[in-house]
Amino acid sequence: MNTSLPQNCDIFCNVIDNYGDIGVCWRLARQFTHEYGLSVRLWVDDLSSFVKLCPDAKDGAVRQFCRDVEVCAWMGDFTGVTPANLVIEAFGCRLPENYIAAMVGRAPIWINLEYLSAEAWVEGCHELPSPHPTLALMKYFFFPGFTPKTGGLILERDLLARRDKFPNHAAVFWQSIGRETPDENTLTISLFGYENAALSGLLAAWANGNQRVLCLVPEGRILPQVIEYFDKENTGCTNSLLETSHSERIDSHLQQGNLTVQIIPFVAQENYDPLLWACDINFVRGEDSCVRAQWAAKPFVWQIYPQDDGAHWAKLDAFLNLYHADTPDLATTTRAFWQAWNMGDETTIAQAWKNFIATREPLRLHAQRWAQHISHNNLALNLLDFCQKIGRIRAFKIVESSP
Ligand code: TRH
Repeated sequence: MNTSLPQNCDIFCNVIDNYGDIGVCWRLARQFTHEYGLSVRLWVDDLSSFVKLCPDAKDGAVRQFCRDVEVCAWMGDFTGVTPANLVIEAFGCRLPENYIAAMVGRAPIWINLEYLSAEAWVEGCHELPSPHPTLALMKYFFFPGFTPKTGGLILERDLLARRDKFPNHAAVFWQSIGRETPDENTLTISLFGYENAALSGLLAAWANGNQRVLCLVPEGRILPQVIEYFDKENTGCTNSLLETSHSERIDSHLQQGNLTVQIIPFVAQENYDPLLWACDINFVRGEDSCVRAQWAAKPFVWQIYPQDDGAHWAKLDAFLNLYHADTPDLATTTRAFWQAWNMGDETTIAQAWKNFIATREPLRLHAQRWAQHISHNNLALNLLDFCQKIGRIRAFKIVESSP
């Protein structure tokens, strides 16, 4: 029985919507390939989402290599596909039946990589086995998380060092979007979010505030509302940007009072981190961008992915409890602002923002401590350690049961 590291890995990704599912899978695939030398095959059922994160990729290609990862369109029959030593089923997507059948006898390590949550129950479920109902196969739950008893977070080996060197290269970033480096009196904000009823109240607070705000908005779901706000304010645009094409919008500047908004392209995944590093405050959403904002070590605002049953509120609360466990003084204003943003509460957002931004400096210092604190729990490393642990247990069982 082999107890060494797996040599190859299949990652299966069913894109539900947005970019979070494929975002996590693509990040992990690259890390396994580049840092641990695994041969990774990434099976994706929606290549158009993947192409947004990796613009070199070709939508429609059945099989292609991107950054040394083999990216395959997940479609049709899997007859003839030999399963890898490590099989990752991301977020409970169901593996193809004949792929599962081909796993029998090969004893791969089969992982269900779960969604990220700071809720306490995660620790109890992390690494739990789940036997297949009819076949001699075992699947294990692997939960990302923030505490040592969870699977940790995806963190590339050189990310924090690159982040720390970023101030030396910040001017290059700003030039790349056609700007001079903003002066220190300008508050820089990145805004990545879903549609939000509180947005116009927040933009108005920025426009009417006494500090200059430069807000960078990547093309995406919140953008039409941003444009609508400026249309309503009638800021001198003769034609609404809503009526323009995608390429015409990019680099557009919108101005109202002390607020400037610049629309920027949705960038390749590797280029999203510098945007977060460049800004003073980051608005993020979903799961993966939220983790990246934490590595950026800047104050951030999380718009959690809303679930129909309201389960996201408990998740948001659990994260805030953990994040501010040692800083109860900052917890109140952060919680109030995050709640107003997540509830889309137009009536409270302006005051909540004012209170939140008044704590900017302690929040920044806290964000730095937090990033350091969580950086010791590395998901890719934990996953590979877990594979070795399962390999040892299996080897022991074989020795024990032999006559
Ligand atoms: O896109 P999301 O809203 O994805 C969501 C969540 O992951 C949620 O948990 C899941 O259940 C749901 O999808 C189905 O948010 P998320 O997770 O932050 O993913 C966005 C990805 O896009 C992330 O990898 C960062 C990347 N990104 C870029 O690559 N370039 C960009 O310009 C921007 C703004 C983001």
